[in-house]
Amino acid sequence: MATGIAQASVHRPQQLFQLNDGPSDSRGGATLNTHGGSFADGHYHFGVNQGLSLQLAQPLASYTIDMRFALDQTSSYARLLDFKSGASDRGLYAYQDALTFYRAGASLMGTTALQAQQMQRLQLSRDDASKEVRAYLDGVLQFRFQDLAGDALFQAGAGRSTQARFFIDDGSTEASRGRVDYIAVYDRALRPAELGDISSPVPEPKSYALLLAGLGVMVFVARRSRAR
Ligand SMILES: [Ca+2]
Repeated sequence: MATGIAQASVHRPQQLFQLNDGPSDSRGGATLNTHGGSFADGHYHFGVNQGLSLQLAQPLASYTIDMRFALDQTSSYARLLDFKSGASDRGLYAYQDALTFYRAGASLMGTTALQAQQMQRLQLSRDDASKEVRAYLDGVLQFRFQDLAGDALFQAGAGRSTQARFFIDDGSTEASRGRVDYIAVYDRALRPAELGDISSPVPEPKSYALLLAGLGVMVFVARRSRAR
């Protein structure tokens, strides 16, 4: 099972913000900046536009963001992710109780209900080689698109430093109160098979065993197909 263990460790995020009693990275990297919210009950609680931001050393073009959150309202535009340090209206929102990417060309909307005050899991990946962006809600693919315009590329707006911003809009009204349980950041687009199969960014012993078992099957199948 050496292969399986090596594969499993690849799932580990580069940064993991548990948000239990502070904004620090349990992997030892840069700390999140808070914007007026507070920590309680293992979550970061935020008011309108009081989310979190992460300073980036350089533009982030290939990544996966994994987070569990709940917003007080999901029917009118409420910002989830801002990729341009507050310089653009484009980005990922809750809107009409769905995950919505407001972008160049037609906006994209998910099919799974995004429910107010309900903890739900978002996974967003972008691969810079293919430019493919994928959005998952509770493990279900909501939409995918080829991001030729770079709308999902984390890159500074003019005169700004490069940041990933969470729950903070470029304007004053398109945001909601809410809370976030954790944020995990990977430095690559996880493959579709990797996205749905872990119940949390730090696998519980049970899911870890299932993951290893699953990889064992994959290794077994791979060996079988090579043997033919
Ligand atoms: Ca906006």
